[in-house]
Amino acid sequence: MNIQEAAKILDEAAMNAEPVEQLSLDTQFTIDEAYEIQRLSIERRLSRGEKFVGLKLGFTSFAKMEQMGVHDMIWGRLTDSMLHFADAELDFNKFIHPRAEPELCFLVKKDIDREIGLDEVEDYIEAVAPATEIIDSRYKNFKFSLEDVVADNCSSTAFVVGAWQNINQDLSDLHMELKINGEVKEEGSSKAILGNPWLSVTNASRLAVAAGQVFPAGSYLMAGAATSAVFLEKGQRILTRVEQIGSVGFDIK
Ligand code: 0L1
Ligand code: MG
Repeated sequence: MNIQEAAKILDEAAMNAEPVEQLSLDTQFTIDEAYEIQRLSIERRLSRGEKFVGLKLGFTSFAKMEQMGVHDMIWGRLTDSMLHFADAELDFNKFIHPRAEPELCFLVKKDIDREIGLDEVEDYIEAVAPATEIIDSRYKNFKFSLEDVVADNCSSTAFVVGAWQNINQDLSDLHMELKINGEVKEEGSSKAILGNPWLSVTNASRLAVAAGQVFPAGSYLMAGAATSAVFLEKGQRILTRVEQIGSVGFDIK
């Protein structure tokens, strides 16, 4: 299997909501090749008319790394077909085995085209919002190697963003929870996002820009999960609440 074929397999699996075998069971490939498969699978979406809208970081919390048995941070690309706003209704049938995780989302103010430091993030970020990421691995049983999940665009499938808030506040230790049908299923602190969610911005700039992916003004950065992810079912109302920042909810129909 070449990388073009691998990109096609993953793109079609996402489009048809049909899981596939892990690519690594058939062919060994490097992490650089995995990012190239990811880029090509997103190219296929863009060629169908989708627009690039931003980036996500994954494996940013120790809970998440433990859940998945890996130790590296990873990043993926977001398109407009994945983007939703408060009170969206998402169609369960478009997913394979979706899971939700509570996150923060940053809005980029100025093109990030080089690695930036913590002392610069406020020049590059306009606002922050409560957000939920829905991940949906294209692999059977949500099982993958690090290379597999990177090729699969880090399981990105949808994200729901709430109201933008001013960044002039301390984001380092905010209580975050994920509620399903009114019941808290996961809770933690924004500290679980790399010890400080602002580090998602610096790390995204380091990783993505080195790989040639600029993130322009107006794009979104999903900072990573504060807790483990929770499986979703049809008919649920999902709400992420972040202390001081606010809440964002959506429904799975
Ligand atoms: O934190 C993340 O968003 C990681 C997503 C990739 C791994 C997974 O599917 O859980
Ligand atoms: Mg995530």
